[in-house]
Amino acid sequence: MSSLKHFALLLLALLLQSVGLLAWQDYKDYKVFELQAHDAGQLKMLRQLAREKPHWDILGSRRTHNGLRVLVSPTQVDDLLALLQEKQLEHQLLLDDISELLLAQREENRRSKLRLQLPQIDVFGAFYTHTEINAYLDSLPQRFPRRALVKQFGWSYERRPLKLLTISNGDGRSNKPVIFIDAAMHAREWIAPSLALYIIQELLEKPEEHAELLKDYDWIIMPVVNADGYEYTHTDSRYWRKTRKPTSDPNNTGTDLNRNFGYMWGQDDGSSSDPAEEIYRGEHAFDQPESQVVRDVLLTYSDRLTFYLSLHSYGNYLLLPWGHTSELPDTWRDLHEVGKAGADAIKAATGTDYSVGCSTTLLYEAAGASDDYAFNAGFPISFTMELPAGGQNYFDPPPSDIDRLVKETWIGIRAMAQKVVRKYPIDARSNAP
Ligand code: 0X9
Ligand code: ZN
Repeated sequence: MSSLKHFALLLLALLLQSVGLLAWQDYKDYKVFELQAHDAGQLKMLRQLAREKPHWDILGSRRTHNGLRVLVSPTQVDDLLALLQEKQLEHQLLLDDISELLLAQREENRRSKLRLQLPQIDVFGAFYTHTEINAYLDSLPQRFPRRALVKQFGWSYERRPLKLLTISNGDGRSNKPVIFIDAAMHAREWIAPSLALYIIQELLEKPEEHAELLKDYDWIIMPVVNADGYEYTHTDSRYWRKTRKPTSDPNNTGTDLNRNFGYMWGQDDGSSSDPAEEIYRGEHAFDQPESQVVRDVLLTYSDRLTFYLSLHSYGNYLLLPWGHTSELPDTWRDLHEVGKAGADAIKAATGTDYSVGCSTTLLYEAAGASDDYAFNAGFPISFTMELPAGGQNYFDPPPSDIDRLVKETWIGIRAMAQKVVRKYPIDARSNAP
């Protein structure tokens, strides 16, 4: 970056700070290392290290490359390097100071939002906050009176209203089966709510094109589940994952919502009882208001819900149950057929590869996630979709990548939904599944 540009960014930061707008953790001199594993044993060791060193921010295993990226503060670098040497682990410094990148991204996002006034949004131009997304959702019933309905299902821990949108074709028929999509259960996975907004626009603005998807099905979309955590990534700490509810440990805030659901909750593999860890599961199942809300939505529509899809990033996966065991459900062929329809459609359209398969086998064991809960609650098709990585640190694609990523992913989701509505036509559904 030129020194002039750097200076301008610095000035901006100082200005924001002086007017009190910046609780922002600037990540000054935070470094990103890539650690390489050469065999399954080393990969296991890396993942174990990630758990033992919760103060290292593990940006997720680089799933296709047997590695792991780690974000560390300048004070932790020596500790990390000593350990890497001791364990003889190959590593590479990818970024010496992440702060410039984050500041530039914030600035790009901010500038892009100036072009429109809320409740109008430009999905491709910027990442929106929870408050902005709610303002947009609230504007839709007026624009699409017979087709869009906003409901609030509860509050986040910090008292943010948790809203979801029901989209129908406006034919007045009630009690249609439901496709339910949620996003941002993990705060830093910003591409997921952007995709949810794009899906909303596609379905509302192009009803003819998507007539088959809406004929016998309603769509319920919740763009931001972890409202507090997501807001926190915009205001304070870009790589926050968990919620913002305090834990029993005064030094550690937040619970991993995707370990807090009440099915097989508490299994130690892939979830933790330690509030310091990123995969902390909470004191009890559903002790987070946000997971309660998703549970309540699932239960409210339980006799109508056919397809549950939870949007996450990253890794190019379509993950089917179970996540708590590598044993496959009896109906895995049905699930696989739907997932494969999505992966094939994406591959044909853009060449991007997605892997389809059991969560535990493809990724890792992790109990207490929403997909397993939904599947166990009786919804025949339940998936977690991991969108592609973006940006320097996987979770931070720049706004300029939103267009490509959301359009590509929608092609897959549309194909999956098409498969679902054909596989479970409304008549067959009254007897089965
Ligand atoms: O670990 C998670 O919660 C998900 N991956 S992420 O990188 N977005 O955090 C995967 C969840 C897969 N589902 C289950 N394990 N049940
Ligand atoms: Zn996630």
